[in-house]
Amino acid sequence: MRLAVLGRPNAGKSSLINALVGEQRLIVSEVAGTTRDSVDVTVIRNGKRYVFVDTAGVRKRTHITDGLERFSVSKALGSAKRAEVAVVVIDATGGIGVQDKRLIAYLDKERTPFLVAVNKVDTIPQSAMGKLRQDIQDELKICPHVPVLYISAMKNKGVGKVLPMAEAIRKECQIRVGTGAINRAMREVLDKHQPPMISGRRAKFYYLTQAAEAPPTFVFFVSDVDRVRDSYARYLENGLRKLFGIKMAPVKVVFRASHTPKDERNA
Ligand SMILES: Nc1nc2c(ncn2[C@@H]2O[C@H](COP(=O)(O)OP(=O)(O)OP(=O)(O)O)[C@@H](O)[C@H]2O)c(=O)[nH]1
Ligand SMILES: [Mg+2]
Repeated sequence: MRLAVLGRPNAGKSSLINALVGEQRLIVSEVAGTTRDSVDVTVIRNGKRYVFVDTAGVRKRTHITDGLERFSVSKALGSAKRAEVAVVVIDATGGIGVQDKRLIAYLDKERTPFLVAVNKVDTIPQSAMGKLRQDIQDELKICPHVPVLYISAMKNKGVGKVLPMAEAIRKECQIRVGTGAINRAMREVLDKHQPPMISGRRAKFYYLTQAAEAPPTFVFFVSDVDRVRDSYARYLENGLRKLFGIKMAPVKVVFRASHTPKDERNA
């Protein structure tokens, strides 16, 4: 499994990989910008090969002046695309910042499978943990499926949960459902709440199919793509998630125009 580790400079990305590997393989320092390029670290665990991709800290674009750094940020995002699962490391000391949110929004938009690891919790007093959790949860409202771990790479706390969670996300990404089963299951969801009436008409849903895995991609063939609103798309996505047990992975829902009510032919 290929796992990319991303986050702001100094968040503890290299420290996390060292903790996962159980060795000081990467240089860690309090100077932000230590890792300047993507680095692969390979380990064998329980007979399985893991490649951890350390990346350069992702910073606000306006702050990036030198060419090398601009290059490393785009490489970091590229590494996330090539990985099966990405881990976004957030520094708990500073809380979730604008740049973290941008990175998360980007990964979500790209439908990248990822988890969030809030690092350096050893520096947070127990009394402040509740607020931190609440803040993080609020900021992740745009992608409520993304799981969050609270860890300390330095004290090796919670680090053991990263790989099992990444494996679980990957497994969800590999789900495969047959067209017959998915149409039978979704009929109920579609009938329970019909698409809203827009300008006197509502979109007719003919049939759907799973078009791809990793991430699971579902294509709905509908009479009228323009009459499917975001809220209804979210309702369908949630229906699919519930039916097929996709809790943490991204799901892609696509609507395509069709005039062929295939389900009627099959009926
Ligand atoms: N208290 C505390 N400090 C940590 C933890 N993890 C990392 N650090 C410290 O944070 C600093 C940055 O750690 P790195 O692992 O180099 O961070 P990075 O994200 O790889 O940084 P860049 O490569 O510069 O982007 C170092 O001084 C680490 O010792 C942690 O869990 N707790
Ligand atoms: Mg680093």
